[in-house]
Amino acid sequence: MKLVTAVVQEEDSAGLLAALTGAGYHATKIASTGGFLHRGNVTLLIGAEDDEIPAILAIVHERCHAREVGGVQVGGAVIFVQQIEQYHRL
Ligand code: 2BA
Repeated sequence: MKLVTAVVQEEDSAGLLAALTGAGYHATKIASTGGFLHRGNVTLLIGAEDDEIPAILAIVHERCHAREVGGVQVGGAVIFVQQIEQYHRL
């Protein structure tokens, strides 16, 4: 099991969430703020099986786009993938 943490731009978040949930993945959306630009962004937590990670990354790649904000290139997405020891849904 892995946890994908994806920081994406707000403009991409609705389409990304719809694509992820439509493909059967579970995701949690957290409102977040970038430390450099102090601009609102969205952090998605996606818990998934190891063999699902490539498909999830492909969806994020397809749905998230780089944009220039105030002369700075932001995104498409910043992604962390972590190993999860245990997953419980009680
Ligand atoms: P921000 O921290 O607001 O950063 C927005 C964009 O500003 C970054 O885009 C990057 O191009 C630039 N930037 C950030 N820190 C910089 C610095 N110290 N010096 C020069 N330029 C800098 P992205 O790299 O696409 O990052 C988008 C958002 O993803 C970030 O928003 C932040 O919320 C998150 N993020 C990026 N890298 C991260 C990391 N290593 N750890 C945690 N969050 C990260």
